[in-house]
Amino acid sequence: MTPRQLLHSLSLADPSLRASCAAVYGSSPELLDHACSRLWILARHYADTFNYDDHVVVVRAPGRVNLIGEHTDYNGLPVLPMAIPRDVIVMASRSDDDLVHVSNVDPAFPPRQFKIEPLIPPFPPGDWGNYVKSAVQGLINHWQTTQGISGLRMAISGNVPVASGLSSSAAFTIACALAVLTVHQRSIPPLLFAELMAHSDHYVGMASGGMDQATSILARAGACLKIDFFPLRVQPVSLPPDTTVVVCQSRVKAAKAANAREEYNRRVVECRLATALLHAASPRSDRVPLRLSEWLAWDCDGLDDALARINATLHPEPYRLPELSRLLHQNPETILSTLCATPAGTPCHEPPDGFHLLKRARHVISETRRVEDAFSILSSTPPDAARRFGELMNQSHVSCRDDYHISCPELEDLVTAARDAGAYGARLTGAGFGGCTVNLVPSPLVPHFVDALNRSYYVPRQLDHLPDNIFVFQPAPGAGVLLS
Ligand code: NG1
Repeated sequence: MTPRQLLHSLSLADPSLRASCAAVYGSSPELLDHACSRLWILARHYADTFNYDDHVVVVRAPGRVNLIGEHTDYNGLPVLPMAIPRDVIVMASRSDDDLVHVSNVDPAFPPRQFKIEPLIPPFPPGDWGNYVKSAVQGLINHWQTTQGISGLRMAISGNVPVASGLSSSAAFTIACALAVLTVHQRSIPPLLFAELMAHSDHYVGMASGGMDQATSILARAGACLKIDFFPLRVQPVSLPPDTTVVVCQSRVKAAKAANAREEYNRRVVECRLATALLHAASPRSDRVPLRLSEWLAWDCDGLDDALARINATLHPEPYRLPELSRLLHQNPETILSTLCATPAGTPCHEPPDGFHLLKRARHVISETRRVEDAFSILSSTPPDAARRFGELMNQSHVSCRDDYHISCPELEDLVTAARDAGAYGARLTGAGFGGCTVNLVPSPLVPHFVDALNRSYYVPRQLDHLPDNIFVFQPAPGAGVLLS
């Protein structure tokens, strides 16, 4: 199909096109009209930027919201997210050069262009084009060659709020990678594709786990997913009956390209240091664990034993390099350049307040227990499933705040307002430091809940005029091809 033909079909409200959109966005006329108008804008943008008569494909990849299991993924431990009906759509075709030409319908993201080569040099840090580069680089790494990869023209439209903990970056990278695959008529099995893309954020200097990419690729409509790592596996499960997921933006930006990245990477390092100390204190296995999941599997008898060891081994005071050096029998420089190295290879320096190891490890292991409990509640659906699941969400929030130190006053206010308005459970979601809260709300209460949150949080801060403060989400399907 060409952009010209697509525009024509859209103008005729072509039923087969609307059916393709309904399969993804739902069949309400309002949602369908919205999806079709996004496609219209994208096709016009593509045609005006590149050509009306290219043969194009259209692919999409969703953002996600994590219901429970925060900061567990990079420790190799499980999470329980769902995909959201907000996504990144890419319209793409081959170009006859070796360049990737990218144009975003949102003028905040100016056009970018780069050459396909074995090692694609990044744009300056923080440039949005690096997310496109990371997708292409991920595929080149997988194929170990650039042969057979032609240039591309891509027009992009995204509606996942950025820097909100809803994984706009994974949606972006995966949609771009899927566009490259689809244009070249190639495919990668979904689990492998998710694993491959899990490393994509390393290109932009993040040390994130694989939750976002796995959810965006493997999600199922109407279900949330329990995701386990190493090896990656997913188990879809339904939300408690008569409940709805409502997500509220704090409007505090959790910008991964800036301040939040340092805080995030610091926690990755703290978990690695805790793993090393816990293993050094009582090694049961000859194998040296690199992440808490391995320590749990090799050195512990289950989660209770792990928690007991953490409390017995690690002290509450922050750790400093000289002490770490003594306990790990390594000099401080080695610790900095190995355990403390960021994915880009630069050392993460000792934070002024030292490394908080007891609290970080305690959060990760107790959060793992909550994910396992949440999954068993959702799988067995006892009559009080919603209340029990909500209670686990509330406990997760406390642990994120008090042990992981990733909350902020605005998130606290939102969580309190949500509980006052009748949520079964309310917690910060994503990396924290701003972004969103996720709430499990009795379905009949949703209109009241939205109204109450608006009055108690957004109106007093004069934020109520902004679009997209509160989202009512049904679990969406994972990434796929809309038109080819
Ligand atoms: P957000 O803040 O939603 O982007 C980040 C990580 C996840 C996970 C969560 C914390 C990125 C891109 N993603 O999510 O992998 O570690 O924090 O649970 O950094």
